[in-house]
Amino acid sequence: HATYDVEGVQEKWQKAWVDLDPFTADDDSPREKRYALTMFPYPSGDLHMGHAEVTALHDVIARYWWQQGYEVLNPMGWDSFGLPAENAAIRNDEHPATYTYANIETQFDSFQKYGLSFDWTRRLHTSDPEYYRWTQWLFLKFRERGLAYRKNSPVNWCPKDQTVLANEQVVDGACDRCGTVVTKRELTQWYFKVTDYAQRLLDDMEPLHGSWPERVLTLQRNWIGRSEGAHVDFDLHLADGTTRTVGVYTTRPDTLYGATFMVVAPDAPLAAEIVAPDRREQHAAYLEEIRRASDIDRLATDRAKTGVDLGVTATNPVTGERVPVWAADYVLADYGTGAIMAVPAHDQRDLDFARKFDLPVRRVVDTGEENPEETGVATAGDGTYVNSGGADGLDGLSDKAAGIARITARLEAEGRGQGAVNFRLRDWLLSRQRFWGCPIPIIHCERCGEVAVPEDQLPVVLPELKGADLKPKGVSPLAAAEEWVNVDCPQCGVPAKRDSDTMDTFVDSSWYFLRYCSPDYTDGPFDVEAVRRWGPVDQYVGGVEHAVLHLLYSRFFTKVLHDMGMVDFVEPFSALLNQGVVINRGKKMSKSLGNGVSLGEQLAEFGVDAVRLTLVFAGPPEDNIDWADLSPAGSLKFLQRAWRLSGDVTSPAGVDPAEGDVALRRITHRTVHEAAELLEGQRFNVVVARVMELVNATRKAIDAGCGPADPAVREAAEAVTILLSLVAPYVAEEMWERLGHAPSVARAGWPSVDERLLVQESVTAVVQVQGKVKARLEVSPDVSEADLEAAAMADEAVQRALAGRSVRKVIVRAPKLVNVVVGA
Ligand code: ANZ
Ligand code: ZN
Repeated sequence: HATYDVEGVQEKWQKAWVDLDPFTADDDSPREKRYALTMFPYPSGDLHMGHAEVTALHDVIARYWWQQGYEVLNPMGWDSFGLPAENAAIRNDEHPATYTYANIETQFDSFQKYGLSFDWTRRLHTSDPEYYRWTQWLFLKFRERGLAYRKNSPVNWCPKDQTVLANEQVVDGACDRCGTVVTKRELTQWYFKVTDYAQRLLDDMEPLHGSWPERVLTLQRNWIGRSEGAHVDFDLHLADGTTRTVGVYTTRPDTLYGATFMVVAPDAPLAAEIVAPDRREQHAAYLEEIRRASDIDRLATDRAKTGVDLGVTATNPVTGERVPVWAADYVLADYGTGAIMAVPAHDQRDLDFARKFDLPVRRVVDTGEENPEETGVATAGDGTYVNSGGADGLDGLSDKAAGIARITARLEAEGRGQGAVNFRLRDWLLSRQRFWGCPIPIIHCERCGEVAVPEDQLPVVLPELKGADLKPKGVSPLAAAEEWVNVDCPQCGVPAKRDSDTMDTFVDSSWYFLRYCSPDYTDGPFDVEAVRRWGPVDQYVGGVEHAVLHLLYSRFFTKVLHDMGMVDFVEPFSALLNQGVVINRGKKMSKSLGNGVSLGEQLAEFGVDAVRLTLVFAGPPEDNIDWADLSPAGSLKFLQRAWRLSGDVTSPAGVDPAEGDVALRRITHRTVHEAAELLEGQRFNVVVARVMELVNATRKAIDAGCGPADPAVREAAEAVTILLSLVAPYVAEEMWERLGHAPSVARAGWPSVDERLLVQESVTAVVQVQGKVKARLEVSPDVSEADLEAAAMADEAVQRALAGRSVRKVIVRAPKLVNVVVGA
């Protein structure tokens, strides 16, 4: 068998594509637009199997759109600020830019060799001053709108990376980058006010059902964590004889009669303000003890309960009882009001606490289960209210919604509370004490306070390393770059200091998809018209690890920009695909397991096309791929088979296929038709299977059917080539040329489908009555026995032949024969 030279074909087309330039998106094209986006990488190291998979899948979509006649924007760039570069710089004692831009070039070369249809004219790097100038500009605009602010608060602190982390970057209590247990620290930090957009972030997800993975929507919904309940006011009686009103947030105001104590977060300012003098020392000691615990630990139901009695009482607003007030770390300072009413009978954490510290438990909802006071198991379900203020209260009622409504109305009427909505979502902490990030464009002046760097002085460019030591020490290395940090106040001119923190890299990636629409624009972050032309992203492809971080932040940015009148949509990504993970022998690839598969080696051995085909063919795109189950060698064999077709065709290019072999033509047209449907449904692996079938059918037609000169063979080979161009672009280009066409096959256009060839072929079924032929029916070759029998019995000629006689038996041999036997 003849085979093609994989390496040679790659080199040849790699060069040719530079001039052919098939994928530069034309802003002025009259065609309908499509925006295909894949998450841009961090420039750490070279590309790996994960990149190979996601980009291969993504490329199928982009190339399909081109073939369908859309003008496709498919850009790529680098998320090039961040810790990996900074850590490498510390290791190698060099500037982070050195590492970053060297890796970018390596990855760029690899992407190019991998044959992806990116529009490289729009390439961007978030660490370029031309880019981060606009990140700074956006920060200032957000600040003008009251959406960026500074506050002092306890923050998540990674002791290893020596930097603060957003809540989203703390996974199971550990830093999501290095795995170190996260602790708390008090710091003055910058925040974005995402909470202002909580309800809209929730509401705007509605239309995304069906085009975003349900799993991601659920994660976002839970992250936003909307709950309904009430704020209830409790009067606190302090040790000095004064009274102070404190609100609690509860989702169960209907259990208020069972609130037998109150708990405040030990680290909330309130605790220090109300604690009785003789408990102060105990409280301080307790604060020290809990400092290291993460929020997740603190909220865990199975954690041993600890706490301190603050020596203060509160009045339960419906029972009038005096109840004790404790501080305990299972209540978080920055959620709700940082104080709760404890209802031990119906909340497990409250019950555990009550049992540990011997506090009263009062059941107020009878669920038919045993009394929590005896079992130690809180009952959270529905039931009938008891011990709840008699008939004037809730006693006897057995409808939770009605109970909540009644007690809330009463609290409102008495001015002791009101219905409330609460969100778990926190504001986005964006300051980082790191060097390799976007500088925060603020100057701190002793006289004027926080002063924005004037727009015409942007970007605030990172300094050379002079004086800056990158080793993490808990303050930003920028603070030590004296020449950089010391400036005159732009407002009053006295000596002042630049803000020395940099922004979380998630800020950089929250708007990059807009920048691609006009990457060289100098009058703003993007040209509003260009975004109107290309936005929103029609298909976003990337990992599910970004379900709450990047995707939530990008959605937030888009909404703010919408409110600023800069974009006319509210959701940035109309559809989202989360690809699966490439694993090996059942396990995640890792150094320690020694099961890593080197992309470079696979490409060298089997070629780009075979590796891409293998990844696409492996299964549904959202499923994990086990490399051990796959056969890139088999993929290459198939590609060779396909390629041979292009050499066997002997009819000339442009020949009219209408006269060609109908059987083969039917297969070709059905394959093209189905492929389009499958591609729309993102069932790429099935498309590959269909192409394989078409290759087999064409081979059969050449060797044992109509022969290589039949125009239907050319038609089939051309369809194979165009379909293959989505997955295996190099060999497809080569085949297209061998078939006598000018390149590039990438823009050849989707093969047109003749509807008449899609109609199922029919066969003739004979219907006999008592062995005599009475009718002939045209039926589908795969008609069922039941359908064939029904059609036969409904036939007029058959009915006439039966003439009212009773039918004894019907013998059906689908699709060819029906024999009706009549009774005596
Ligand atoms: C009384 C009660 C009785 C509660 C009951 C629950 C069940 P979500 O849905 O998450 O909003 N809570 C309020 N603030 C808190 C804080 N800062 N730290 C820890 N827990 C806090 O939950 C709201 C519920 O979580 C509130 O309703 C409160 O406990 C608790 F049978 O109040 B509940
Ligand atoms: Zn000043």
